[in-house]
Amino acid sequence: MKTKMIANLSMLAFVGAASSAYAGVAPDSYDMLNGNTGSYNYWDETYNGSGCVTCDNAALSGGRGDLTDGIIATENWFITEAPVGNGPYVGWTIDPVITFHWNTPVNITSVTFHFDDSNGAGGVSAPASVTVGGTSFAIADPIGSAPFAFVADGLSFSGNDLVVSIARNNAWVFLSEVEFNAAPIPEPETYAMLLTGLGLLGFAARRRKAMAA
Ligand SMILES: [Ca+2]
Ligand SMILES: [Ca+2]
Ligand SMILES: [Ca+2]
Repeated sequence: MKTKMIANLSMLAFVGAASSAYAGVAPDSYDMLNGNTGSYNYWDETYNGSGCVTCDNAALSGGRGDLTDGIIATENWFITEAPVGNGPYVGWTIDPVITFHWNTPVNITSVTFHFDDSNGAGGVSAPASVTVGGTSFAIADPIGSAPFAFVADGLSFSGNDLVVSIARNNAWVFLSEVEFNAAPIPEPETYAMLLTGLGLLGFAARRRKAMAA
């Protein structure tokens, strides 16, 4: 009876460690070349780091803006972008390379991209692929023309700086948000809990063996 209770306690330790596993983790900053101008201005107008937010393809660094503000575009660029002022998208006629930075290391397991898919209207289409930390993912053009989310899954990135590149399928690519799912790097207490759990399991097993003998 006692050994069973100890085994259950150690199971609880494992469950406790596992339940804190996955969470969304916003980067502390990202670096990239700004979007550019077409009929309207598809800049990262809310970017708060260094660089010109109203200049086509200007180098931006050390800040955050349209791509991590939690605003996900639900309409096509030609509806939601304005001739002047802030639109939710950043749009490029180059293949953007974006380096996301975290001040403390993270374990990224998936990245979700929110793209426009205008089926070629104004030269805007779903991109051909994304590459995340060296892993490439082909993107199938969704049926219809609504903005869509693409999830780059099955990642096992650990570190502070994650490089993402996007390959266009048409003249333009439009992106409104990038989200990250991360498994936190276990803290020392978690390791201690796991070790305690393992120790108790071993103790329980030895006891069972002793009692059987
Ligand atoms: Ca956004
Ligand atoms: Ca914008
Ligand atoms: Ca489509």
